[in-house]
Amino acid sequence: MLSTKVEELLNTQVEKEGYSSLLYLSMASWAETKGYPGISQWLYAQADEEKNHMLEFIHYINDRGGKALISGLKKPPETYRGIKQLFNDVMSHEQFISASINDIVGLCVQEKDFTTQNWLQSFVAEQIEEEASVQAILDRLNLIGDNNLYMFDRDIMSMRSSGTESDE
Ligand code: OFO
Repeated sequence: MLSTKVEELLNTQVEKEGYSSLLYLSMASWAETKGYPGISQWLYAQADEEKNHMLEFIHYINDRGGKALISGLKKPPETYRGIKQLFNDVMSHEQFISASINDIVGLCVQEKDFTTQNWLQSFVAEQIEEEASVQAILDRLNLIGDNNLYMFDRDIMSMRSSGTESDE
């Protein structure tokens, strides 16, 4: 059985994972219209992962005797100044999600909910992987500069296979 506080915080994470999915979907659609098929494919895949994360939180809350809540999600931005800014935004968002997961782990320790704390460990590990994967993309973009992104767009999915693709 979840404590009220843990259940509430897990429900805020349902919302955040749902928003993550919408955010990456919006970025994917923008990149697709700008002629970056590889980058949009990466972002669509990322959006799917985030939806799966949201579902994992929903099922966990319900399985532990709580009630998962689906709230209205805020609208993600529709346009981006460029590819580098977009991936900077992805990094900031992932850092925000990492901090949010850490907050739930902290509350679980406080509430002595070691079951949920243990369940969250895959998300702690996932966030390390997500941030490293996006940092690798930013490192490459820094090397390339803002022009000649054809090869980057062609290769980005192969970077994914050594990064977040191990996630589901
Ligand atoms: Fe759900 O891991 Fe990214 O946000």
